[in-house]
Amino acid sequence: MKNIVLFGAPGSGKGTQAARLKEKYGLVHLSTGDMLRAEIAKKSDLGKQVESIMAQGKLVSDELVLAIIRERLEKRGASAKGFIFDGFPRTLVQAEGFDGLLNGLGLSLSVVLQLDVPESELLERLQRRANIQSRADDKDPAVLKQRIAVYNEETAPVASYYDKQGLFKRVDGTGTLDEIAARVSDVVESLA
Ligand code: B4P
Repeated sequence: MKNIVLFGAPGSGKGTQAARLKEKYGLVHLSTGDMLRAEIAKKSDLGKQVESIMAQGKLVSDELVLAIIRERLEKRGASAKGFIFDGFPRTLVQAEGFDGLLNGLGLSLSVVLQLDVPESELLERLQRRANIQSRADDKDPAVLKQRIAVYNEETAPVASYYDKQGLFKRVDGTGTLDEIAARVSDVVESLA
């Protein structure tokens, strides 16, 4: 079973590469961002709770995100070939809670893979996406900067948490989608 965390700043290509990994290796793709946006679209209580937080480029609560991951993992558990966690964990509290959750289900992580992309390119990509899709958190340049600042302050420290466990790897996240996918596949195929 391959359980992969795709890690990286907003716009680093996590969602894009996760879709490719899902297709190539038959893994279950769990994107916390997509799950939260689906709740907003459904106008559920949860969606109403997180809508303005996400639109401001802030993180929703650790408790809430851990609860939605727990629910999905319990549902698919051992029947899956493996999971791709996209956009999760994003804080040290989430990483620690995730360890407990995985242990409890008899699962473990295979790798935490960071897509490295310079900040100037992140902003360009997200601004481009704002012109194509209508994501509330892509439209305002101040919100884009806020998301990158939140990443640097709250999410980047998660890398050393996994580095200490020998799970952390980085790949160059620049170039064409195929070039990046090939680098990611090399790492995935090197996993036991
Ligand atoms: P996410 O949905 O995870 O949004 P993101 O970090 O901005 O990454 P995204 O997946 O959209 O971008 P990607 O790197 O794929 O989170 C949104 C919000 O939800 C957060 O701000 C937060 O409020 C909340 N949230 C989610 N998870 C949470 C958690 N765990 N805890 C708390 N809150 C949470 O990049 C995509 C863009 O780059 C695309 O437009 C793509 O076409 C482009 N791109 C990709 N690769 C490219 C390449 N090689 N060249 C050119 N463009 C490329």
